[in-house]
Amino acid sequence: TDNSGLKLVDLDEAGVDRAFRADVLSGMREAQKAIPARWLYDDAGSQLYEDITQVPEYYPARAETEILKTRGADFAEAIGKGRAVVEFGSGSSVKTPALLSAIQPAAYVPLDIAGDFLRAAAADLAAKFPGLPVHPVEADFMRRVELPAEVADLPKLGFFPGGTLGNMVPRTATDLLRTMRETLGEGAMLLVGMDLIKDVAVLEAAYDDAGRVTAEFNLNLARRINRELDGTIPVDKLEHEARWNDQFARIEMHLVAQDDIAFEIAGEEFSMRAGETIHTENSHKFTARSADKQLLAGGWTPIDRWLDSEKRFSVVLAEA
Ligand code: AVJ
Repeated sequence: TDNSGLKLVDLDEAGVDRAFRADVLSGMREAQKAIPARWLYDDAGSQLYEDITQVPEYYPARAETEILKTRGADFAEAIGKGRAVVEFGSGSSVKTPALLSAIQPAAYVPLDIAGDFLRAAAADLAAKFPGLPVHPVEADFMRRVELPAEVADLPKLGFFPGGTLGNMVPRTATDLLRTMRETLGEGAMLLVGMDLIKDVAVLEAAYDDAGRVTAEFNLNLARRINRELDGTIPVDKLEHEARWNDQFARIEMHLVAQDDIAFEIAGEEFSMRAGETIHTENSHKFTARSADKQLLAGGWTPIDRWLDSEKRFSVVLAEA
């Protein structure tokens, strides 16, 4: 740790690149083309997601921030002081100050796959909380993460805001929750944001804003493939779509071909018929009961839950 309180943990960028290529190629070979949503978040995508949180139709970020800002006293009482807060997929860490001020942790470990973004955000946060040790780790949180030695002996609070758990199908969410338990160790707690089922028009508008920020976020994935995997996808022939899948209680994002198109990715040829889609994201929505069931399946016992004033979003506290 230097005097900024920042310590950088080295990671394997080549490994991230290989995983991206493997996920894209195998997903594009499927009958229903699909690419895991985590690849939406390169530096450009992470920035676009931050922009989404500002659009009027996108309520989840505002609703969750309201909960985090107004429930500080509840968090302090339920969580206590002196834990190391480990934030999974920290992005720009915008929601973190409210939590850190409330519970006075012993250290903060932001964990994210987008390295440049992570380091900038960690530096900002360290400046806001002088004296708080900040240890950013550039890593894929879907795998078990070796936490910095400095926090080894502290009890952990996993912090997973933003409803990112909802990006996973239930079985994958269960695996991730179990992996988090292993990463966080004995006596850990978890504070997780989970969006709630509501009117379909409200849900679809949140994922297809009139200002087209979400459309750009989705299309950025095709641009990223072109940039990083020698792709020739005609991005102007793809259109963003958000649809509610009632059977699985989730919003799906797709990139819809506007024409018959053919292109290459990493030397491999692909084609799409007009109307065919690449499925790029799921955002599962919960009831209080389905949220509890998901956490229990992942080895966490829910002990508290808070909703925003319009009851659109929930933040759940669970213990290992
Ligand atoms: C970052 C997972 C919370 O699912 O609401 C926002 C991502 N996708 N608009 C979500 C997203 C399109 C977002 N999370």
